[in-house]
Order: sequence, then C-alpha cells, then structure tokens
Amino acid sequence: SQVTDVAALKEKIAAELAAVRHRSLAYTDADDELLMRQHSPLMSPLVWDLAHVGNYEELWILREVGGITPLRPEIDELYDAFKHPRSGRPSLPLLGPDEARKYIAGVRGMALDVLDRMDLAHPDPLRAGGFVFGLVMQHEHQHGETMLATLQLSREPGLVQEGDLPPGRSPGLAAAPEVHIPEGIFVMGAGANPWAYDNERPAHRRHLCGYWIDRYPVSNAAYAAFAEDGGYENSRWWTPQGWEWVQSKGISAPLFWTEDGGDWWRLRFGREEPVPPDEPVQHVSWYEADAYARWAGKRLPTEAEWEKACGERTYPWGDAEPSLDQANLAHRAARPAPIGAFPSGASPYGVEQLVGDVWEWTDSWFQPYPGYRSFPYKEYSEVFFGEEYRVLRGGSWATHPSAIRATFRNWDLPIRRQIFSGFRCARSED
Ligand code: AVJ
Ligand code: FE
Repeated sequence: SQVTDVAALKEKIAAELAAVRHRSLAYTDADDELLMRQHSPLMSPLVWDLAHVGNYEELWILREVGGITPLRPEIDELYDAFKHPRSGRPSLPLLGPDEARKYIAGVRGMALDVLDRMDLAHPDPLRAGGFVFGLVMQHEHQHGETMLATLQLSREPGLVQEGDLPPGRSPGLAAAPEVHIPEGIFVMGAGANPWAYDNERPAHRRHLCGYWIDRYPVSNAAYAAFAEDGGYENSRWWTPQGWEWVQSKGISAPLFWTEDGGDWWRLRFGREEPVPPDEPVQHVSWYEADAYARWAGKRLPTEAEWEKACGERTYPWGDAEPSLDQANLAHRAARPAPIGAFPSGASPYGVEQLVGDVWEWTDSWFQPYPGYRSFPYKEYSEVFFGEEYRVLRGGSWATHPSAIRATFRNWDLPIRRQIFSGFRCARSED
C-alpha cells in the first residue's frame, strides 16, 4: 500500500543519512591538530568539510523545506564554498572539531523531524520523492571523498580503513582489449531516477557513430610503459596547454609516484609501496590521460561514448545496488581493484569496471544537456559549465553507491590529480 511505501522510503532515507554521517565522523576521528591543519592549498582543513556538510543540510532541509529559523546564521558565510577559496579557509574563525560535531548533530536531529512530518508526494520538487534528502546525502558523500583526498595528501598513516578485494584476471595488460559498440541512437541522461542532479537532465536521444572502447581502465603497467617510453619528454603526445603544464611543473609521473633504480613506488595513505602493475592507474590529470591516449594511438572517450557503454541502465550490470562481486565502491578498500576483478559487473557490451575503482576522465567539457534547467540552485552545476572543466565518469573506490550511477557527471580542471582519477581509451571506427 501507499502508506507502507512511504514508511519504507522514509526508513531508507534515514538509513542513508545515518550511513553517510558514520562515514564523515570516521574520517574526522582524529586529534584536533590534524583536523584544523591545512594539508594542501588545494584542500580545506577537514574540520571545514565537517561543518560545511551540516550547514548545507541546515540550509536545504531545515530552512528551505522545514521553514525553521536559522540556528547559527553568522556561520553561513564561513561555509559558503564561493565566499572563500580552499586555500584561505584555515585562517577563518571556523567552528572547532567538538563544536562542529555538536552543530551537525543538532542539525541532523531536526532534519529527521522534518523527514518525519514531510509529505513525500508533495508537488514541490524539493519534497517529491524525498529529493532534498537525496541532495543532502549525496553532497555529504561527495565531501567524504574529498576528505579522503585530503587524508591522502596529508601523508598521515593510520586513519584510512583498508580491506580485501577480489583478484584480477587479466595478465599482460600492455594492450587493453577493446569492445566494439555499434552505431546508433541511445538515451543519454537520467530518466526516472528521482535523486539525479539537474546536470544529468533532461534525458535525450543521441546518435553515436560506431566506436571501440577499452574493456578495462588503463593499468599502472600500461601507464608506466608510457612514462618509460619518454612520454613525459615528448611534446608530440601533449596538447599545448598540457605540454606547458608538464614543463612548468616538472611533471614526470602520476601524483604520489617516485622512481627508484628503475622501480616505481607510490605513497598511499602515508605508506610507500611498490606500484602494483595490475591496478588501474590513479592520480593522473586530464592532460596525462589525454597524452597517454595519443601515445597509445587512441583517444579519450566522449562522455556520451562512456555512458552508452554502460548499456542504458542505472549501473552497467543492471538496476540493482552493487554487490561485492560487481564493483569496488564505498571505500571497502582504500585502493582500486586489479584489472578484471569484476566480470559480474560488466555492461551488456562486456565493458568492465566502468563504475567504481577510479573516476574516468572523458574528452568532454562540462556542458549542459539540451533543455537543461538549473535545479535547485545554479551554484551546483550551472556556474561550472563551459570550456574550463572536463567531465569524469563512473566514480572511484571512494564513491558511495548512492552517489554514483551511469548518468552521474563529475567535473574538474584538467590539471587536477589529487582526486582518484584514472581513465580508459577509445577509438573511432576505421
Ligand atoms: C561535483 C565533486 C565537482 O566537490 O567540488 C560539493 C561537488 N558541490 N559541494 C565538488 C560539490 C558542492 C563538487 N563536484
Ligand atoms: Fe559542498
């Protein structure tokens, strides 16, 4: 009946909110000094993210939907991401860790009251289907991933949970096998999913010529071959902007990699370890992904090509939530899974590891779909549209299943690589 459907949806929302809060608190279960310190000018101190997710929840759930008087209006400006660049946030009069925990717990209690009395069938699009709760929950998960990137940059060992992953099943790996996707029309973007973002809408038909796409993300072994072949020293593989970036910053390997007597090592959450050859490469910029693809005689897929390869369902394997043998998500381990670890997660075309492991750079700029309408605010997507940000797809090992789907679009500057970013290649039909 409708009554039990509503109760079940409210229970699901409450459980999702509890899970994401558990995550945020785990990443900030550290001494005050570590939480207040700025680990990199690219990132906020962790204590900023912690209070920011609560402030966002207050703005959207308590004030906008619940009509509740602002709890602490004087702090809004501190946690407005557009007011202060990340590099300036440590010098703001931020809430301390205990104060921040108390503030976000208070907001959460009131948010659950709003959920309790909310009409999920209300025509207001913020309320319908619990959209505003999906917005807030996904936002907190996105900041969870940001916190992990901060912890990785901090070089602090010990705070990040490790875990087991299935073995890979593809030896060799120098040349990734490719999958052919035939010419045709497919529907791009989110249809029925009630919690999809404005930038995933509207769903629309796209014609694509036939193309080839790699079955797997590019591995560390394959990427190391590019570096060892002088890939970083040869301007012919790079766009002019990419070449300028490599030269001026002295870039010669993925972020966190070092070379020692012909062996590659990487720093991962405060520990040095040999680079595992059979894992997808991560911590590469768009410029590096694009240069590798050219060196390999290929190119990056467009985001339409990437999405079509998922086969027009919620996830590549279907509409069901991911199981452990389908994808590496939700920080079950603190690294990507080896190439070939998830045959059961393949798309109908046989493309693997599209969702989870590493975010995949695409060739596309972050642009609106035809008929785009901003909802519920311009600062989530619209202000980033243009030819400045490249689209990433598929989520990483650090992404929560509720904050990823085949239609989900992420974006970043082409120089960025502190994120858990990798890629796969594509190729037009001859
Ligand atoms: C979608 C990941 C690019 O983290 O900058 C967080 C998401 N927006 N708070 C980001 C976001 C507002 C955004 N990305
Ligand atoms: Fe945010």
